[in-house]
Amino acid sequence: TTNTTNHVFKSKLPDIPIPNHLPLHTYCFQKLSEFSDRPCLIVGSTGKSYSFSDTYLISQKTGAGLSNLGIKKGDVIMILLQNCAEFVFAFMGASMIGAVTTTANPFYTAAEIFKQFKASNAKLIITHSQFVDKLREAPADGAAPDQNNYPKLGEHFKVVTVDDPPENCLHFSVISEANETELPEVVIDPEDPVALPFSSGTTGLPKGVILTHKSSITSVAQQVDGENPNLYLKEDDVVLCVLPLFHIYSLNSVMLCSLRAGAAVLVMHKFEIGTLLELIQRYRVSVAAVVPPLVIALAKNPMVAQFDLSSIRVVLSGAAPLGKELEEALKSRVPRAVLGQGYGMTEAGPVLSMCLAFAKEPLPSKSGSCGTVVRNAELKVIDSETGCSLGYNQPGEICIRGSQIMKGYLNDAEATATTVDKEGWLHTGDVGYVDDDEEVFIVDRVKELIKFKGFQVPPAELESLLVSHPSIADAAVVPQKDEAAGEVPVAFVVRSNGLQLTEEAVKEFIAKQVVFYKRLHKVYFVHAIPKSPSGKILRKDLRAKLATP
Ligand code: AYL
Repeated sequence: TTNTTNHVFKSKLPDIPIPNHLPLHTYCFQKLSEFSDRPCLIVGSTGKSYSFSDTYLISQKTGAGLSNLGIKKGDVIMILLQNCAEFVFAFMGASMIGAVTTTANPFYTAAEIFKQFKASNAKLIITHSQFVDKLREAPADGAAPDQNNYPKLGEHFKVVTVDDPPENCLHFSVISEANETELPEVVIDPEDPVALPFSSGTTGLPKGVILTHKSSITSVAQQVDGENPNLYLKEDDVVLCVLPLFHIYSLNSVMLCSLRAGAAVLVMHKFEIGTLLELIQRYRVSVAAVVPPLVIALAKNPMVAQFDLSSIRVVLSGAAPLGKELEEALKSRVPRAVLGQGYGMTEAGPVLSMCLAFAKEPLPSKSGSCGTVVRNAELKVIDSETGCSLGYNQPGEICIRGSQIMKGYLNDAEATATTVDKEGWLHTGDVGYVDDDEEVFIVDRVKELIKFKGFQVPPAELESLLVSHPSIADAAVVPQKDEAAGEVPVAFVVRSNGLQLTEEAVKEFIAKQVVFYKRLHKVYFVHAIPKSPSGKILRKDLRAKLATP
């Protein structure tokens, strides 16, 4: 018999030296002189283009401007933006002064924004004027507004808008036109945080994920550095940035990777299929980072036939499972492109594995695979019962170790300890296996997380809202398979008094408190929620109920 108790999987690419002692902005702009006049950011809506030297200079100015507003090393700013060039300037500028960026979805409700704002102790919000009204609102959850708990715009925090500033707000030019020579000199330790995305991880509510300069550099280097980079980006590449930059996928694999590699980023404010196709054709997009619902659009929308997509050489899909049929359907639309997946998790820094057919010297990759573990990292698959690591082709929980993973959750040592063990292994809550060719396949998810079009829907968040309703005694939220979204959240609800409470009322109650993708698609009224002796919801049983009507 073979000893598989300590099986660790590595990349087929050799480990490389990674300069992760640098600050992230220094690393990203390290090769600036090689391509300073090349386009760095192209804004789809206006056609405006910023070269690498423009981007570097405006980021420095923005850093100085943030500093002038009182932002210091270690302070947190919140970027609440749809994709735009200012997102990049603000993130890189903050990095230059040792500040930390927490990114949030601008379509969040006031309650969702302020939960993250307070948890991250942010000092300033950068947003679009259309979202400012929300930042003046009292909590939308019906709870009595607690003035002490609810910070006031202008008084407790500053708001900067990238367009015409409403009352008490500042225009972005106030920071981006500051004098770059006033950029304060800060000493940055590789272990200092630079980004603070929020994720619910394997269980519970959203938590701040501490990504350091070192972890972010490591992750980017694992993708685009080395003589044979895993994700080969060239200076003449145009990388599509339609996925939201507030999510770590686009922030890391599109923005940071392109900056480092010298590729241009085509920034799209929002997804609209006609505009997307038009821009791909006009700017000859060569690398498209997508999520499965976008693959559906590209594979099935009849408009696609009217556009020239021949410039696309790479399609990277990630953030949710991509069905084989869908992959095949897209292949027929972009026959010359290499289609493959990346597998990531916010806490993992984020990339665990990436398709080796994207490499400079490409290796074959199978349909359905999530690629091979990134270089300079270790991956293992463990048996959930015994914790023993498994060999080839045996499914179990995927764990990852390396300098790219998060430092921990913000102010949550307990959640950190249950996610990253003493030996430094991060437990993903994903079930998968590694095949004979070192390719990773994800087959299931054992964690609570629901993914709607790649967006996180934490069941615990919806459950706590549900049980705050006076007529709900208990509730559980689980994923239901959905063709368009991958998964949608559905609720099992125990009514506390009589039968008056309707499905519509429950849906409505949730819908007004959460961003669109967390809305309940179905409510099943039950007499009790199945639980383990320790009180944990038996989510598997509920998911099984959905599978067998
Ligand atoms: P989070 N296939 C199946 N499931 C996936 C995949 C994939 N390719 N990628 C992510 N997931 C699921 O934190 C999985 O359950 O990060 C994982 O634990 O929002 C969870 O989504 C994590 O969700 C890339 C490619 C980043 C992907 C990402 C994913 C970031 C999503 C960079 O290059």
